[in-house]
Formats: sequence, structure tokens, C-alpha cells
Amino acid sequence: MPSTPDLDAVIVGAGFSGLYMLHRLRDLGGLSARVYEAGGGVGGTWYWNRYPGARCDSESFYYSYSFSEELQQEWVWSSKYPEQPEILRYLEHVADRFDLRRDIRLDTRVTAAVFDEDGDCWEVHTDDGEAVTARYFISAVGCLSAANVPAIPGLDRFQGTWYHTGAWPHEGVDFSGRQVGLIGTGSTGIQAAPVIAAEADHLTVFQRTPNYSVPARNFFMTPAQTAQIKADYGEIRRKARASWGGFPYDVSPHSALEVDPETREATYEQLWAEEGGFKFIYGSYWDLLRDEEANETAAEFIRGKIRQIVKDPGVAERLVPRGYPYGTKRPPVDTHYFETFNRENVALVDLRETPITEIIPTGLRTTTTEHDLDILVFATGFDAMTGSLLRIDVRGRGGRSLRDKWASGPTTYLGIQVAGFPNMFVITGPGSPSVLTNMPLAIEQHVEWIADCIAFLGEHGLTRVEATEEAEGMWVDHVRQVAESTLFMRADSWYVGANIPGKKRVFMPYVGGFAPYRQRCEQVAANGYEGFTFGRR
Ligand code: N01
Repeated sequence: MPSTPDLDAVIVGAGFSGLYMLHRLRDLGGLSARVYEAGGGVGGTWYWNRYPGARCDSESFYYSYSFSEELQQEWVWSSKYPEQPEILRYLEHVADRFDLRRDIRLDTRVTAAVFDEDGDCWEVHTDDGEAVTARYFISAVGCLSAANVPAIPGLDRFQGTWYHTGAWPHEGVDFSGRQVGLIGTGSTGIQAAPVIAAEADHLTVFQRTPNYSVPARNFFMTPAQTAQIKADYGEIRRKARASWGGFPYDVSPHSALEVDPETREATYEQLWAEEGGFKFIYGSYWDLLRDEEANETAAEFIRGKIRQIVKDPGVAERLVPRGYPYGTKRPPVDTHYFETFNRENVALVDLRETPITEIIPTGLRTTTTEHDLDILVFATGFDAMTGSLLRIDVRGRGGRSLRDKWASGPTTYLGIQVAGFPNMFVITGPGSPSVLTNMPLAIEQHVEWIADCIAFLGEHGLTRVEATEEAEGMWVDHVRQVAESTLFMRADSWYVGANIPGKKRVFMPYVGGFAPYRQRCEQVAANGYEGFTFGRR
């Protein structure tokens, strides 16, 4: 092993996280960093998720980087919720504008990373057979990148074509004249269904769990709206940083149960009809995710809307979500999703009534019916929060495997580091607010914290940083306790790994709120990185 590693840092992934991490490390001056990216271009999740209807469902003006005033002033978003190609263009622009590409290796998957205790560095292996050493190993692999294709028997015999939304062909898919089956009604399926239905000869939506979806109310931005946002950016970002979810919304200080039913109904109606999107849940009453009765007021409002929109009462009832509180599965945002079921060429199959038994060469069979299909689309989500990192064989001190360590659920300190894995950082890892927040904001906070920590090591001539077992144990307990004080544990969501057979049920993100979490991270650093140990070679 060399005494000096080849690089200061290896970063895995060139999405929002990896791009900014590279930029920030370069800013530290003299640090060498390289990004490895499995895709053929930058963009991460926005490179892979090209499915029909893919668009952002946080508003563009805050679902974007804030670290560069010039960038946020010069980039112009077309709409409130831009489509995937526009977000990808934005990330490509960032890569060019900050001259990042020269340190990004595309089409290269990291397969293994092994910590070398003698050299205080990581040996990182890639699928092209190369190995490189780096002081720091930084995961920017994303929380939702390992596609989940359910193991339904018979898929290998299907004579049509099938796709997962998270690995969509770049040339697109022609649905015209085709019989299409769509499995999954999460945020993705709900975005895709209306677009596929408009093109296909026939669409059958296979639904396992009905979802509480709220209309996006998307619009193209006028020059005046854009100018106003640019003028207000300071305040928009300040509000986002001071909030629970990283959204710059004004949240009512009232419980949903404190106001009279007419006021509450009028609030929901205004949010549904005019605002749309996440404001319905994150910009209304503060206790919707904490109090079952409060939650039920919003849930029942949405159920009423579904019954109003969907003309066939039988179909409407199948689409009505029950049995879990609103927002405890990630809330989807849609454009004419429920209206899609009023189309002549769309059918809904309730998999709770008639489960899928197998895929057959000509389509799909449920317990009662054979469905002829030319194209099958899996909008079946991801092995979230852990899947994309655990695809890499990560070995820490003493050869310990991250897969083994996380077999009973992920353990981290602050969602950033793992005890036993020195000099490894995880951007928006499990145990951090990540997926419960506006992702770019959470990413920026992590990247800046990690860069500061690396700078601290450099300034003090240190070569090793590692979370202690005690700090990690304390944090894991805290993450669990906070989750248990909310309604989140009531749903079979990917937040708890319920979508992956055999995955241990653990609530993975940190639900204590972005602002308190950020303060906690700052406090840890200000106290000399309490909970971490340092070493020197
Ligand atoms: O995945 P999901 P997604 N048989 O896991 C069903 C982000 N996102 O790709 O609910 C039949 O949410 C499953 O059913 P059930 C966002 O964070 C962001 O939709 O488990 N059905 C569910 O209906 C989101 O949450 C944007 O019972 C099966 C669906 O497939 C995350 O990505 C846009 C099944 C999967 O839903 C993931 O969303 C879109 C099976 N064996 C997504 N297995 C933005 O705009 C699973 N399902 C930022």
C-alpha cells in the first residue's frame, strides 16, 4: 500500500450530491477528487428516470442548488415542476459551468471499497478492473437508485417488452397502438399513468395500495414570476433552511383540530384547487403527520375528491386509500391521475382483490383474469436508502462488511458516518432527513459539513476520522424514537423497507426535521466533532 494515496477523495455518483461534493472539495484548494459514475452521463436519478411524465414534484425554484448566487440568478426554469429533460440539462449545465467533467469517470461502476488501516485510505475498485486509493470514500449514490423489479414468476418468458421506470431507455418507448400494463401506483406510477394512457391503445393499472395524491397545479412561469423569485431568493432559501422539510412554506401554527371544520375545509380546498403539490401536506397544519385525528381530516378530504373526480363509483372506491395515514407513504403529486380512470382505454386492477399469480408470454395473469399485454412497465420503486450503497462491497476496519453490519437495518451517526468505516462519508445516508426533505437542500448541507470535516482534518494534520460506536448507537436510538412519535410507522412504505421482501423493518430517514438536524450537525462540529475519533499516520 502506498503511504500517500492516489487521490484525496473518491466520490461515487454524479447526481446532485456528487457534482456538488466534487465542486466543494476543489474549493478547499489543492484537493484531488474523482467521481465515478455508472451512467453514461451526469445527473444521477435525473439521468436514469426518463419515464413518461417524469418531472420534479418539488417546485423548481427551491429544488435546485443554492450554493452559487450566480447560478441561481442565471438559470431560468420554464415551469413550477419542470420535466426530467430540463432538470437533466440543469445538472449538465452545472457540470460544465463549474468545469467538473474533467474529474468525472462515466460508464464506470464502483464494485468494491476496502479500508486500508495501515495507510488510512480506501482502495476503490471499479468494474473496468482498475483500483485507486483515496483518503476519503464518499458515497453520493442517491437514496432511490437501486431499481426494484419484483420477482414475479414468468417474467423471463414474457414475449412483449418490459421496463423499469428507473432505468428507462434513452430513445424512449413508443406506446402507440399498444396494450400496456403498469404495475405500481407510487409517485412514479402516478406521474406516468396519465401520459401513457394518452398514447397507448389501452392501459391497465395494477394497483397494490391506493395512494393519497394531490394535484400539482403546474404552470409555466412568466418572466415576472421568475424575476420575483430571483429577487426573493435570499428569503426563500432562509425559510427553507429554517423549516422541517426544507420547503419554504408558511406552516400554520395551529393543529388541524383547533380550527372549525368550515375553516379547515376551506384551507384544504384552497390548497387543493389553487396551490397544489406538497403545500397541501407540508404547508398546512403542523400536526398532520403527528396526530391521527388531524391526519384523518386531510385524508378524508382527499378521499372525497377521488370520489368526486372518478365517475365509476366502483373504480373510485378501489382508488380510495384506507388503512394508513396520509403522508406516511411518500405523498405523490399528480397531473390528472384520478381523471385518467375516466378514460375509455384505462382499466384498474386491484391486486388486493385479485393478486398477480404469474407473468405469461402474452401478458399477466391474476387470480381471476388473463391480461394481454405488449408492454409491461414496472413503477415498482427502489431498494431505498441502502440498496445502492450495499451494491458495492464495502469493507471497513478489520475487513468488516457493510452488508453484514446493516443486515438488521442501517446504523449511522448523523446519517453521515458508520462506526467501523473510517474516512467514509455517506451523503444523505439513512439516519439523516434526506428523502423527507427537499433533497438539494439536504444534499448541500451534507456536502458542506463533510467538506468542513475534511478541511478540519487537513488543518490538524489528521488522516483518520471515524464515528464512535457510542455516538452511532445513541443516534440510531434517537432516529427510532423520533419516528415512533409520529404516524410514519403505521404504513408499509419504502421508508421502512416494506417494499423489499426480507428487508428488516426499520424507519430509515430522520424525521426530527431539517432545521433541528442541521443545528445538531453544526453543534457537533463546533464541539470539536463530538462523537468522532481522529487519528494520524
Ligand atoms: O416507488 P414507490 P416510486 N406487486 O416504492 C408497488 C421519488 N420520486 O418509483 O405501495 C405489485 O413509491 C407499490 O405498492 P405498495 C419519491 O421519493 C420522486 O413510485 O408497496 N405492486 C407502489 O405502488 C418516491 O417516493 C419524484 O403496496 C408492487 C409502487 O409499486 C420514490 O421516488 C418522482 C410490487 C412503488 O412505489 C419512489 O417512487 C417520482 C409488487 N410486487 C418518484 N412492488 C420527483 O418528482 C411494489 N409495488 C422528485
